[in-house]
Amino acid sequence: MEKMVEAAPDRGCSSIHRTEPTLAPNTTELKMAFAGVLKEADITAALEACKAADSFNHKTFFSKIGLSSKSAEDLKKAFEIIDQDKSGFIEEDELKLFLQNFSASARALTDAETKAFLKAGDTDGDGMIGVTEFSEMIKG
Ligand SMILES: [Ca+2]
Repeated sequence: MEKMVEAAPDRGCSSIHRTEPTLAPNTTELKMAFAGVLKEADITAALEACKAADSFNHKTFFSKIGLSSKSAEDLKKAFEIIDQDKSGFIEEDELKLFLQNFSASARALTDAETKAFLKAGDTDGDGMIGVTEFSEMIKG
């Protein structure tokens, strides 16, 4: 990790990225999981661009955050992070909190955004997004 910033002294982890004081420990881990894949500056810019309610667009987001140009292997890694309960699918509740995988302080998606996001990825119509659907949605 080349871009380490000093973390709060009581965290007991020397490789924490730039962090908000309110970050929960598990969210920090998730962020670190993305750290090898995504650039901190891209994450910040992508989140900033969809800060306002109902401004989220998955294509814009995936492109800004740098996932669109990633390898299949990196997309699989990203999928596994977003699939928080490790069910093998990204369900609606995980989509709703999608942005919080990238920053604990990010907002939840609105119901309209969540449904549009699901619809965009769920090509077989089972109500959740599998790893192939996820990759196709990002690349597509
Ligand atoms: Ca899941």
